[in-house]
Amino acid sequence: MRKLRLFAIVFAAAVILFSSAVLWIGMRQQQLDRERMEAARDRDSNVFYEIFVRAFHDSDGDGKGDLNGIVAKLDYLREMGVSGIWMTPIHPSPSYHGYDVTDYYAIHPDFGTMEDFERLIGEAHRRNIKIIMDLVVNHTSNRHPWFVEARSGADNPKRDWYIWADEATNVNATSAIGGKAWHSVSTGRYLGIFGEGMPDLNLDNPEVRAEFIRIARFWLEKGVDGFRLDAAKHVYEDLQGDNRRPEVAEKNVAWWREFRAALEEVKPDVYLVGEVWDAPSVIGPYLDGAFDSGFNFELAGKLIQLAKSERATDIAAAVRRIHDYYAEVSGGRFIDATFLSNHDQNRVMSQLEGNVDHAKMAAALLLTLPGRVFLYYGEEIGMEGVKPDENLRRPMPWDEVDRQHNEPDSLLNHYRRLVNWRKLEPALAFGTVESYATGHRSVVSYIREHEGERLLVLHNLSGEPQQLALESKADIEAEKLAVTLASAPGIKFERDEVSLPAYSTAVLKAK
Ligand SMILES: [Ca+2]
Ligand SMILES: [Ca+2]
Repeated sequence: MRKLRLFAIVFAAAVILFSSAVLWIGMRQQQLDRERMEAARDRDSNVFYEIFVRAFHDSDGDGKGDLNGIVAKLDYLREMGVSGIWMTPIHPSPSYHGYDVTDYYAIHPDFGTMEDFERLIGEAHRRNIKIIMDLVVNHTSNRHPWFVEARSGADNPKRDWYIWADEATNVNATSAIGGKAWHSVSTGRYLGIFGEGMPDLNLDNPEVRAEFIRIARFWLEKGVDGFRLDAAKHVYEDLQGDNRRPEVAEKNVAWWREFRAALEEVKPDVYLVGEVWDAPSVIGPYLDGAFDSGFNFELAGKLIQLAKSERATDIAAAVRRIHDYYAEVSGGRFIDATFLSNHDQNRVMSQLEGNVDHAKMAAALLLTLPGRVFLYYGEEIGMEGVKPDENLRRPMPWDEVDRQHNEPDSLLNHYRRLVNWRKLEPALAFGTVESYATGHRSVVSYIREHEGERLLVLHNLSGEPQQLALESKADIEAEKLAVTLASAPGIKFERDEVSLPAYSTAVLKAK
């Protein structure tokens, strides 16, 4: 009996000692992770965040998101590791979305004042967060004073700022985006490829070109870091079939080169990302002296499909092919702009039918592949929304953010980890990508390289744990590898064999 009691005491002591040791090691590891993160805090994650301003955060209780609301959430974005913000249009406009501007030099009263704007720029820059604005050059609102003047009569000086039909025009032509291209006012018919409320500007008119350069410089002088250029290919691509006329694309690129050159005179490092909603072969020419980036619409679809199907493909080879082409046309000077969805597309979580595991894998793929990543507000908490457009732009539910903040395995905390990984391992943020085939049907794998540092990234897309042996190839020496970043406990690398729990991501590098 006494022996048994003694045994029990010794056993209990051993259990306490063992668990304190485990706890201590765990705490030590957490502290090391915190120190590692603290040291990397001011690095650039190369992740931007798209804010639909009216829906993001309302600072004054009128139910409309505003600039002071963004200021109030800068620390939230900084904590996530975001290094830049793209704001949808903030100018006066009759619509809720703002893509039909009536004054390019002012702030919409719903969003605040010019002082609020200047404060936002200052507060963002203080946190190493860049700000880019949305600039709509293809068209204005039909209520813009320029158009009000232009429509007043054929001899008005602003008449030629827009595009008017003559006797030779086929006024029944279909616009490049579908729908009617030509619309009537009492003095004639004008081009409006996005509808009658948005008359197309005539960029052949040198006064219009000069005006948009003046507008962009005005905001650069206020401190913005660059622009997202709306409908960039539609400046000249107006009608159905224009995309088959090479001279149309050439005129687009020539205009945007002129625009860039004029902006560089006041801000040599201006960042320009164009909305060229098309294949990489169409985006390529814009990267030759016009834009730094084009949004990679094609990749977005592929990443969502990968996560959804749980079937691995050689995504690295597909990305590499595009990047080799972009490097060739841009002289090596391009930044791929990657994303999962934006304000014009069904939200990722809806495309993934509410599957949080798939949403986590789509994020992990996006944030470990090359490029400047653009997250659409709410993606990090799994907001849902399918068209019509209003449903893609609903108010950010901040109570849900608070809930996920306190849940270690939430989608929000997953996003935070991944964005911050790009600071811890700059090859994830700035490196090139190469294939590393394992032949495993559920595991996507690739190499990222930056300044001589090579990382091996592995994603288990499936709901089953997977084990696989890693081979030495493509300048990867398997026996020298160690796990440097892991999205889940249980990721191990022992004797050439890596263990990946369901829906997990591991980053390995040479010890
Ligand atoms: Ca408000
Ligand atoms: Ca146009």
